This record gives sequence, C-alpha cells and structure tokens, in this order.
Amino acid sequence: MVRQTERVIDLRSDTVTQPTPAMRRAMAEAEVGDDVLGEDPTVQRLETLAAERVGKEAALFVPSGIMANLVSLITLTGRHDEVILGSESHIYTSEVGGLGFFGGVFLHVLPNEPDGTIALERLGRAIRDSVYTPRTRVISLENTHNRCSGAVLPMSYIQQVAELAKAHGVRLHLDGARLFNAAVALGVPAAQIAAPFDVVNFCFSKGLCAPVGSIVCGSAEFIREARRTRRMLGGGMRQAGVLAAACIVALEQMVDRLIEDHENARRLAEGLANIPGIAIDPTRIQTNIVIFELAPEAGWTPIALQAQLKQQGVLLSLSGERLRAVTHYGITHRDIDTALRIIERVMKRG
Ligand code: TLP
Repeated sequence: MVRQTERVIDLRSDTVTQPTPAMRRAMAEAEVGDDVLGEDPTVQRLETLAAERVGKEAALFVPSGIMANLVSLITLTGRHDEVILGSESHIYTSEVGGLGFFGGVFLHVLPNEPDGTIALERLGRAIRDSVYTPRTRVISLENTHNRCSGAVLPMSYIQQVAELAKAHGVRLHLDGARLFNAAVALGVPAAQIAAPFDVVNFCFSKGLCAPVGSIVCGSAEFIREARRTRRMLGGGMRQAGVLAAACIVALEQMVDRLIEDHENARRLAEGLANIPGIAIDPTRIQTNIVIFELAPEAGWTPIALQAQLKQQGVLLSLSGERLRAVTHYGITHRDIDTALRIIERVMKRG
C-alpha cells in the first residue's frame, strides 16, 4: 500500500507533546538556584502556583508522575500498610510494583468498573485493620482514568468515597496525572475536584505539554515529609527552575485549550464507530483518550493493525489488549480525519 501522508500523526500518548515556543523562552530565561537547598525561585513560584490551583497548602515538584505517586503514597503509609486501588489503575498496571519495592506497601486491588470507579460497597468491605492483615491507610483513585478511556470520575462518587475514607480514618489520594482534563471536561476548577482528597498529584508533561515534571500537593505538614521521601528516592533536583519555568507556562497557558483535545477525541471515536470491525461507544469518550477493540470478524489483531498503521504514518499505542489513541496539542481535526481515512483503508486491506 502506498503511504498517503508524509506527516506522522502520533496518537500514542499526550506525553509526546513538544514544549511550546513560550515554554522554551521561559526555560532559557528562568532564574534558578539549588532546589535541594531550597534556593530555586522558579521552582518555588511553580509550587505556590500549583498548590493554589488545586486549593492545597503546599506542593512539591518531582520529575515524573510515577515518582509523584511513590512520594505521595510512601509518605502516607508505613511498612506493611496497604493502599486500596483499582485493577486498571496506572499504579497497579504500569509502575513496576515500585510501592512494594521502595515502600514495603501492599497493593490491595479491587476491580475497576468501566467508568473508572471502584464500587462503593466493595471499597467499604475492603477497608481493614486487624492483627491478621495489613492496615488500610489510603484509598487511591485515578482521575481522569487512563485505562478506562479517559473517564472522568463523577464528583458525587468522589464525595462518597471521601466520606467512607473519613469514617474509617483512611487517607484519600488522587493520581490526577490528567486532573486538568477532568476539570475542563466537567467545567469546574481543578480545586473543586481536588478538595475531597488529602493528597493530589498531577502531571505537566502530558496534555499540558511541558517537557518534564509532575507535582504532589497537600497540607504543609505533609509536603515537609514528602520532601524527605523525594530525597530518599533520589528525586531532589538542583537547578530545576529550568524545568519548572515550562511547567508555569503549562499551567498559565495550556489548560483551557484541552477542550480542543476532547473535541478531537470525540470526533475520532465517532469516526471509528463507523468503521466496520471496530467496537467503540463514542458517547463514553469524555476527554482525550480513545480506547477501542477490534471485533473478531475484523480479522486483525491489535498488534498487527498497530504495525500496519505505523507504516502508513498513524501511530497508536496498546492499552492491554486494546488499541489506544490520545489526542493532544499539535493534533488538529484534519489530522483526525486523515487518521480515520487511513485506519478505514488499512482495515479493508486496501
Ligand atoms: N501514562 C503513560 C504511560 O505510562 C501509559 C501514558 O502514555 O498514558 N498516572 C497516570 C494516570 C498515567 O497515565 C501516567 C503515565 C503516570 C501516572 C506516570 O507518569 P510518568 O510517565 O510521568 O511517570
């Protein structure tokens, strides 16, 4: 088959986004110092801004989303405590069991519903504190939920989980790698989503386009402890203001435009639903992640289709056994239409 497009349409993840010109300028001009000594003014500015945006007292800049999860959950637990989380959570599926390795923390895994929630009754039954078992210290939720196709957790659900956690003296953590996608989809401030949580992480390096960086937000006391955990994990960075400068631009300039990514994702999902052999319910796509399955009669395995599409300049990723497309800055609605044409043609083996 002759390749129809020279431009590669990279839908593997929103992590492939490049820093914007404004970010590059801000990075070049950033005022920096040694952040491990608490002397980087740009990191401090970012931490203050991020804490404000999510309505928490303080924040701590870390290199990655995985380190944000590690720092948060190790700080909230002691050895042989447990964290309850979903079977489709990024922490459980994609973080190499680091919490057990570095923190001696057990993962108590409960099934995720397709909408990213964990059934409340299950959560209620799972919390434990006896001489026979690890002690439940934390419930961790993910919002938006990556492997549940970018689902946004309903606010009423979060509130109910928070009440349950409080009633049992259990802390509530949010892996909000894509928290701002959830906020934009719901049309509410991120702080409203973050309010019921004790600790909230989010990433600058996904849809917000910064090259590197995530952040942990919580009470001032928690962040003081979290700083020790970050150091233990080797996550203290020196003149990190060069990175933080791009993250400030991410927060100030890149949040509102996420709506475009959501529209493109919906457009993609609606187009995919019209292609014979693709199984997807486009009404379930709320943010920028489109996960779909191939019907057996399509005659394609996800890996084979992924490889063939790559040759035609459309890059997708795998999410378990399914295919995943993520929309982001730099992907236009014309790219979506081109990708759809290519997918349809390839699937027909034309
Ligand atoms: N997710 C990546 C891959 O690892 C799958 C992606 O392309 O979506 N929490 C959530 C919900 C995430 O989706 C990710 C990254 C992380 C944490 C980890 O962030 P990084 O990669 O910055 O450590």
